[in-house]
Amino acid sequence: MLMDKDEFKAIFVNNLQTMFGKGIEEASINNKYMALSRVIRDCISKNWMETNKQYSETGVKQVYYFSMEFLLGKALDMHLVNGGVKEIYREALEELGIDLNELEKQEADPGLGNGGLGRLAACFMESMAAVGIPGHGCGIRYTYGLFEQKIVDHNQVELPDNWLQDGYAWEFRKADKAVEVKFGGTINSSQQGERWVFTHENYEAVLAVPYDVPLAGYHNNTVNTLRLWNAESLHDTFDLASFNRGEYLEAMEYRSSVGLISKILYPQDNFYEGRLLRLKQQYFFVSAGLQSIIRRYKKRYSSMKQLPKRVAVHINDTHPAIAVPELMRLLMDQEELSWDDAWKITTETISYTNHTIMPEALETWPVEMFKSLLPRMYMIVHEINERVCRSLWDAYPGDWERIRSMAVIADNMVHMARLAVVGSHSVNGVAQIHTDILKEHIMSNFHKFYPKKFNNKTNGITHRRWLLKANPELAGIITDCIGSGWITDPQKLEEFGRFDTDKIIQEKVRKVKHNNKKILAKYIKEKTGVTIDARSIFDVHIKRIHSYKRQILNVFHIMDLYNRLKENPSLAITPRTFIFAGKAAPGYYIAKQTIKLISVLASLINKDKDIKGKLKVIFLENYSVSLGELLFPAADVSEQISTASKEASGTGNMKFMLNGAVTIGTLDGANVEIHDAVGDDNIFIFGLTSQQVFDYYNHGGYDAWQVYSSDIRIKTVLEQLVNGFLPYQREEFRPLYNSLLADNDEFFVLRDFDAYAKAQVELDKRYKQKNKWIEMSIHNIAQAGIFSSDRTICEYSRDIWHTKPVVITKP
Ligand code: CBF
Repeated sequence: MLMDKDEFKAIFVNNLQTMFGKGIEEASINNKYMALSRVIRDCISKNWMETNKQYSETGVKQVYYFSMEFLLGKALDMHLVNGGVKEIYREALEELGIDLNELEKQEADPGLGNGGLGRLAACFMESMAAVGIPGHGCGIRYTYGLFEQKIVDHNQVELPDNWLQDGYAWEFRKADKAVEVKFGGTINSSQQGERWVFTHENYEAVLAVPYDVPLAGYHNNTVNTLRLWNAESLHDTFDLASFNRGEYLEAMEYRSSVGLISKILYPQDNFYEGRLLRLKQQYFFVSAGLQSIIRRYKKRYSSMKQLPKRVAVHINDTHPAIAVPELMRLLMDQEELSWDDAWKITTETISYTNHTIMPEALETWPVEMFKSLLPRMYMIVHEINERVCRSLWDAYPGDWERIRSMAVIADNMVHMARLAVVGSHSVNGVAQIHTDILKEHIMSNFHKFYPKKFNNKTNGITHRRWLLKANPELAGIITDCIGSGWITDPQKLEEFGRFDTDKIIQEKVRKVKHNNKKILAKYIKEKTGVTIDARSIFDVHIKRIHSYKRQILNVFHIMDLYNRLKENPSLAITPRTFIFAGKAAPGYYIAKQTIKLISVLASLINKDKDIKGKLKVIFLENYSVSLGELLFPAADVSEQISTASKEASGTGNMKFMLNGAVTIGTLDGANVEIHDAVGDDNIFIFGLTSQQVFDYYNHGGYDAWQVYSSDIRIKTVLEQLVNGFLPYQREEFRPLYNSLLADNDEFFVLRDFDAYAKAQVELDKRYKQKNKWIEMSIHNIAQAGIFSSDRTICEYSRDIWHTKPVVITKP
């Protein structure tokens, strides 16, 4: 990075002239943002080229992380922080009369992901570059990211997220690196000597054009690559004259159907819809990514047998599981390897992470659809299945039931998780309890058959984005206390724990939290018109809206609190602001009802003078990475209340903790490890354990009606959904009501209500002991180091990818 202020100013002004033909006075804010980005882009480019050069010269093993989603967040500020130039550039711009904050607002927040899975991929990218792991991302350059959410008359309304409309400053189109991807058609086979040769005819060809985004490390010279593929027509310029009318229309139809492939991100989280276009997207980016990896590999090496020594391909959930047959195809059909050699290379190269046990997220494709869209893939999957079933038969002769439950093709469906398990050398879960559930329940047969493949890698988050960048004042206090070593070695945060009872540090931490709360309160006022008190407890529940995440449990607690306050306005509770944010999948009816309920409830409570401002409810629209950066630093309480066993890990829980919020949560996902790290006294744990949940599911015995009839609070609150208490159409929330009673409350909301309410009372008591609370808060921050994605990435590198960090020397 340019460290000299004057040099920076000269180049910035020059960029304005060369890019827009304008001086500072005439240039728009967007021009200035683009000119600043260009300064950084140019600096990064040098290190980028050098990184690639050194990677290929040293032949170091490179990791390719295949993911349908990368929820990146804004890049400009991160580059400034990682490059250590933020303050220098801020001053330089100020001297030119420009406010850096205003420029940062110009940047689109690329929402190329739904939630945890996509955000995890982005954290991994940042950590790999920071730690020096040669690791790259491979995904899709969606023209439209996750929809923009607006709340209109209490309803979620979805608007397209046209994030590319002003261009994206950080991408580099690499047209010369484009590859062809083939769909449909027929496969002909013929024997040539010993070899079977497969030719593909009458297919639809699509051009995959890569757009590369540089991923720079922290204060090092490493710049890795995120390669996002764009679908384009193969014949970009066609000779119009040679087309008669029919051909012209066909050609245009082809063009627009090709464009569709990388047009939209499917907006479901933890849910599988089974659309043909989705399968097309999966094959599109996986085939393009693998082709480009092999092309690069072949520039240096002649034998494909060394591939697993030089390349690791990681698949982020089953969405890229088609990588297994596609790598087989490339090795056999293109590189002329035998099945056995190709299988050995494929399984040694590929590894797979499972991110959910939710049955509705399991990807299975109807055989007919799969076969007609991807005929060669189907042939290979069929052969994989035959071979797997044969070895299962050898191990379990006659056990048809077990073999059927493990077959890659069964019941006329292709099972992608099974394909991913058999085709990779490592299968990991994302938190210890999740991995245990995979091993003992969901994938127990596979675990028995391949015990060595299974391992745990607890998720992590990049503490540089979520603390250093998002909460600079808290980061400053920490650095003053323990030095800056924690930025590159997050376990060092533990040393901050020494200050948990230090009155001066406590006071500083309290002040920073209060400031962050004031900033959030201002934002809330601007966005919703509601005034909230920064002295109230900020109780924050932000994540996708899902029944299993139980926003409804939180809502019921609020309704009960409200009922009690109405009865007794002088009830001695600490004033609380309950803040929600999150998107519901457009077709997820109950999730949309949940948003509506929160919004309606907010309109009732926020204007009720009787309760003397002791309770406020806020629903913030359009939750995104940027909004998260405002919310996590301002939170006192972190709501992590999913039904035990359902949340694979969660990563919001880690972001809250890192920013000093205290968790109220169930023993689910990574909450279990957060609990282990901070101890009983620094977290509020409640509710059913996952074993109890499994017992209910397996043996019955849960009766929601019984809980309803025996707890007057629950009865009241439930009836209030449908008795006209809420200022909305009376019958509106009947489906929600029914899901909890008539459908026997699948996620045990009523069952956990009492335990949750008690935990909230405890929390309120503890908050009243001001010093105790800050002590807890500091303790949480100090224990957050193990939840850095630097740790996670090092574990993946050591145990799965077998890669080591590389130091990139200056060009
Ligand atoms: O592992 C990352 C995250 O992935 C999910 O968001 C997913 O989409 N499967 C899970 O729901 C989270 O628990 C998990 O943290």
